[in-house]
Amino acid sequence: MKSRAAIAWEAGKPLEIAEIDVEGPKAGEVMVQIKATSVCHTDAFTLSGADPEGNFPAVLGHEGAGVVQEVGEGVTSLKPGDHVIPLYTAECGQCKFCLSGKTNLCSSVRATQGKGVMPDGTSRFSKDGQSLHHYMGCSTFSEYTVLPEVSLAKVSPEAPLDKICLLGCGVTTGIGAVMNTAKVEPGATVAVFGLGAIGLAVIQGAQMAKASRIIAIDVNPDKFDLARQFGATEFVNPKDYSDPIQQVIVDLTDGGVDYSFECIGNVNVMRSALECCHKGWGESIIIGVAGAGEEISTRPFQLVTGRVWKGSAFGGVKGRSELPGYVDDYMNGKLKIDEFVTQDMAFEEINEAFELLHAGKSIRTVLHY
Ligand code: NAD
Ligand code: AHE
Ligand code: ZN
Repeated sequence: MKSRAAIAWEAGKPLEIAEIDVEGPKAGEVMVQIKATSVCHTDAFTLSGADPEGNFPAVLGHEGAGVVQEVGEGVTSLKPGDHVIPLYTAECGQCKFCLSGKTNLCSSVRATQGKGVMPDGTSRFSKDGQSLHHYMGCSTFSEYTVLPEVSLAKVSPEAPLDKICLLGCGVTTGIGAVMNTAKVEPGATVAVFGLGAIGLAVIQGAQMAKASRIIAIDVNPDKFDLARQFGATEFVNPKDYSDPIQQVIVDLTDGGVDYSFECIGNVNVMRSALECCHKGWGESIIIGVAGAGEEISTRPFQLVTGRVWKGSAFGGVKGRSELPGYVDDYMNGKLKIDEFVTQDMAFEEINEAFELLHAGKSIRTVLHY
């Protein structure tokens, strides 16, 4: 199968739009025609070379939606024509992690996924005979892509694929982090660091959870209008203060917030996010992804005195069981997605989508094949 794709040949270079070869699905695999994909900061992070799991050359992209084209031997839960969202966090339902009831981090395909290959250790992508790596088990920057059956959520065929593609990462991650990881309760105070798609989805989740105060923090004040639309009640630009930002938030909240969320990937901000939490009970959730070699630090006394540091991957959401419900909530008007889409473009303009994200001029650009 020939497919339009964007190839990341090496770190730090723009993607090349090219026609690639995609092999059909092997046993337990599914070929999907991606109809729409968007660019998440994690794609830019990996392309920058900062990802310890970055493999090149690769077909990046992990936030997409499409239609099943062909299924491999033994695939029973999907058939051609089904509408699907690719999952970078699979759900096999059978591994130790899935059975634990404690995490969404399925282990069934994660080891090979991190090496940029399918579970049998090989790639389905090539260009002029040269093998290309898969990415996060999804590779949505190819019109035709191949995934393990366990890495696809079947969703309502009524839902617009160019909107629900955002449930493949950004929107689900932010809302899930509030609902599953922090379990924000009505009346709680919340601080959100970083107002990209992830931070804005956290704000939407905090409003759904009936938080009493939602403090939106970003160094780019252009993000504040949208944050207000999603439910933020206060706005703080750290550049307007000489005090450390954790002190500013502690002063604003009579000792600190109940929950904070780091949605940037900056280890210094992660420390601030922890330290702006209330003594005795405040919880800080790390969502942002930091580069190879970076580490977090704080005085252990911050934890001894009751603050809690947690992390969240894909919002703790089990994709195959829970994403269909997210899609239904969107269709029933209970979940906002359209507001995250700041630009729509043809797939071929993908490098421009990366530039807009870096320039702070987009929340999500949806690319149409
Ligand atoms: P984005 O680039 O759209 O948004 C980041 C925001 O942070 C921007 O608005 C930027 O102005 C702001 N910012 C940068 N430095 C800041 C600072 N020092 N103080 C305050 N604000 C600052 O990115 P995104 O797509 O929303 O992704 C956010 C982070 O979440 C990335 O690190 C991404 O890799 C990560 N992520 C993690 C998961 C997960 O499952 N854990 C899922 C998706 C994305
Ligand atoms: N590969 C990196 C870490 C990247 C990372 O943390 N990824 C997040 C999803 S970001 C989506 O935009 C995640 O869920 N990680 C859990 C997992 O299993 O990958 C590294 O540091 O090696
Ligand atoms: Zn992402």
